[in-house]
This record gives sequence, structure tokens and C-alpha cells, in this order.
Amino acid sequence: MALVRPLRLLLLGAPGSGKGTLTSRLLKQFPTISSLSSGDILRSQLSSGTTLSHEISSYIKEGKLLPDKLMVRLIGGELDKRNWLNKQSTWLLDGFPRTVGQARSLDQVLKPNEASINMVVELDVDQKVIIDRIEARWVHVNSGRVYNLDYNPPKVPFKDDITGEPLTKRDDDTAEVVSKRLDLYNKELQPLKQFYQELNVLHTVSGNTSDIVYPQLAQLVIDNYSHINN
Ligand code: G5P
Ligand code: MG
Repeated sequence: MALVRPLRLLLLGAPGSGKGTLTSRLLKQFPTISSLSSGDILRSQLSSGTTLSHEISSYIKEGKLLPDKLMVRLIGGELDKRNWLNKQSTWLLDGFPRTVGQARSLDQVLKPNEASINMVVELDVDQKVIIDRIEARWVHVNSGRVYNLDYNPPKVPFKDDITGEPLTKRDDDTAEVVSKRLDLYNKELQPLKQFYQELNVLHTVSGNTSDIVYPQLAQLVIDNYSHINN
């Protein structure tokens, strides 16, 4: 489906709320959207063996957020490299900004280019449901493809559908680390939501399966960016 004006969307949601899963579905339905996941960008740095990669690894393993300054530098650089800092571009961010400090700093970069985020969708999913999902998550690290043994299992057990390479568990998907990540998410959420509420771009969709959440998300995109509003 085509969009009639540029969409710059942030998917805001707890660990395991389905940001990656819903991103894949949106990209299929709206092929002009490009996406960036901050977690995937960080994980892609881990194998480089640099001091930065060790630093990133220790934050992720402990379920802590990386410092705002470092995140803004890394993701800001990535947006620039992709030529996304302009008002014509259409993109989706998964996992960044996730503190109000990151949101403010990003907007300082985007606003002068008339490229501010113009839609934020909060995914509201019950946290008990999330813990079960993460337990059954397996990933293909190189591509960021995500599977779930119950919900979307790979065609061949524990192998990536496209490359056939082995799937792995994320280091930060243990019960102890997931509970820390959920606490941190809950701590940062209110000020972050308030920031985007004041900019009049915040929406919330609720449901305990991605099959319930996705149609609501797609409808928001269609209503705001695929129909011409008079
Ligand atoms: P990430 O990588 O951004 P999180 O914690 O925000 O990690 P995560 O865990 O990647 O988010 P998700 O993308 O929201 O979760 O969820 P998903 O992978 O799509 O779905 C979860 C599982 O549920 C999958 O197995 C999926 O198949 C399944 N599933 C989906 N829908 C359903 C359903 O309807 N039913 C069922 N049964 N299953 C379903 O960040 C990682 C770390 O990087 C650092 C931090 O250390 C962070 O902890 N980091 C940052 N630090 C500072 N600032 C930032 N901006 C940072 N960004 C990343
Ligand atoms: Mg994800």
C-alpha cells in the first residue's frame, strides 16, 4: 500500500511487546517504509572486538540502558548515513528513543530539517504475556529475524528460514535480565510518553497478541498517512 506523505514512526513498547514482529508486518504491507532497530544496530557491533563493543555488550547483558549520549551519537550517525535526516524520508524506529533525554536530543537534530517524528505508537501488552513470549524466542542475529517456538516457529527447528543458519538465544533473554529490562522500561515510559503527547503525535494500541495489535497499528498508518485528510 502506498503512503501519500512521509511517515516518521516510533514504535514504543516494552521488551517482548512485539516491536520487531510488527515492524516486519508493516514493511510487508507498506514497502516504502524503511526501518531501524537500535537493538539490532547494537548487536551488529558486538562481534567487532573493539572497546566500544565490549562496553555495549556489558550493558546489554545486564539489561541496562546504554548512556543517552552514546546512543544519540550511534543512532544519529546511522540516520545520517542512511540519508534519513530530511523531510521527504519515510522511516520507522524500533527501540530508540527510549528515554526522554534521547527523545529531546533526537528532536534537536530532526526539527531543523523539518523531519521530526510525526507518529508514535505505544504497544500496550500485558507483562505476564511478555515473559512467556521471551522464553520461547529464538533469533537469527545477523539478520535480526525473530522466531517464537509457539507463535511463529522456524520451518526447520532452530534454523533460520532464509539462510538455514542456526538460531540462538539472546544473552539478555534470561528471566533475571528480562525482569530488569521491564522495570527500566516502566521507569522511563511516562516522561517519554508525555514528551510525545505534548507534540500531539502519541497513539496507543492494546492487545495480548500481535494478531490483535497489528490491524490497529496498520489502521493508524492508513488513516493518517494513506488517506488525504481535508
Ligand atoms: P532491544 O533489542 O531494543 P527490547 O528489549 O526493546 O530490545 P525486544 O526484546 O527486541 O525489545 P520486541 O522487538 O518488542 O522485543 O519483541 P519481538 O522480538 O517482536 O517479540 C518478542 C517475542 O514474541 C518473539 O519471539 C516473537 O516471535 C513473539 N511474538 C510476537 N507476537 C506474538 C504473539 O502474538 N504471540 C506469541 N505467543 N508470541 C509473539 O534492546 C536490547 C538492549 O539494547 C540496549 C539495551 O541494553 C536493551 O536492553 N538498547 C538501548 N539502550 C539505551 N537506549 C536505547 N535506545 C537502546 N536500544 C537498545
Ligand atoms: Mg526487538
